[in-house]
Amino acid sequence: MNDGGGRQFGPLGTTLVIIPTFNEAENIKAIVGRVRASVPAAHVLIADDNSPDGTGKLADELTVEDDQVHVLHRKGKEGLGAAYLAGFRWGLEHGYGVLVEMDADGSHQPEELPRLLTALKGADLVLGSRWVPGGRVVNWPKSREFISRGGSLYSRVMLDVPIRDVTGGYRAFRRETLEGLGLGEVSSQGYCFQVDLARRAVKAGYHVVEVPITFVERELGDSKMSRDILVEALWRVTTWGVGERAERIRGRRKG
Ligand SMILES: Nc1nc2c(ncn2[C@@H]2O[C@H](COP(=O)(O)OP(=O)(O)OP(=O)(O)O)[C@@H](O)[C@H]2O)c(=O)[nH]1
Ligand SMILES: [Mg+2]
Repeated sequence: MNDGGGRQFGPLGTTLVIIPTFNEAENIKAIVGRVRASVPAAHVLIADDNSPDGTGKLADELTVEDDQVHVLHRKGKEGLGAAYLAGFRWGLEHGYGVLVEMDADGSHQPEELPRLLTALKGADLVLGSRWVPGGRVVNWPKSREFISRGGSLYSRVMLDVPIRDVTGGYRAFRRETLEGLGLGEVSSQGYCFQVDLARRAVKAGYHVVEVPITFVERELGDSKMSRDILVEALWRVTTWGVGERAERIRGRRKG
């Protein structure tokens, strides 16, 4: 991985924390309140896919109380990746310098955000990581940990990216990094979306830093994790890995 090589990094600019939501009515107010308390200068964008449980309406109420909270109402459930892409576009258009990904369910603790932002002063992309020393997961069954660690290991080996937690979704990007990732070509969803962005960042030579986090399993609301999301990730990571190997072999033959 690119080590930054003594590079000078520019100032960070204003932070936008993007929170995608689908049926998070039980969580949305608490998580936004925690972000605002933890990093008072940061703005929040809730990207809601027209949640049937009224999350979007609660989000609207938050914007009335607080002009640093914004809502992007989307027409229906299109997946996590599409919601983030729309959120990134909105944030870049509105001039934010740092764009953060954070789940609504409390798994990504807003109280740890200052540490991610401090690390971003010397990096292009910071990943909140469960699988580096100091990182951990609270309240996960062993089976879930096995799938997550296995998914990260498989992605790391297949895609040749030196990252321990490739599927994690607690991240801070500099705007220039997002602009350099070719987001227009990203169509992956779920965990695969996170793997896709990490792999693009490494291939583009960005300085990516993992910061240990304590990931807390959700207490309220339902998980949107599904078999389809896992199958998509497995399928795409395998296709990318095989494609890259084939390209390297072709390159060697030519050279
Ligand atoms: N806008 C939008 N948000 C989504 C969609 N799917 C999931 N989310 C949100 O993305 C975040 C992560 O989803 P979770 O269901 O917590 O998925 P997970 O963290 O992998 O699963 P758990 O660990 O079981 O909670 C949450 O804030 C969800 O509300 C979607 O299709 N659209
Ligand atoms: Mg979750």
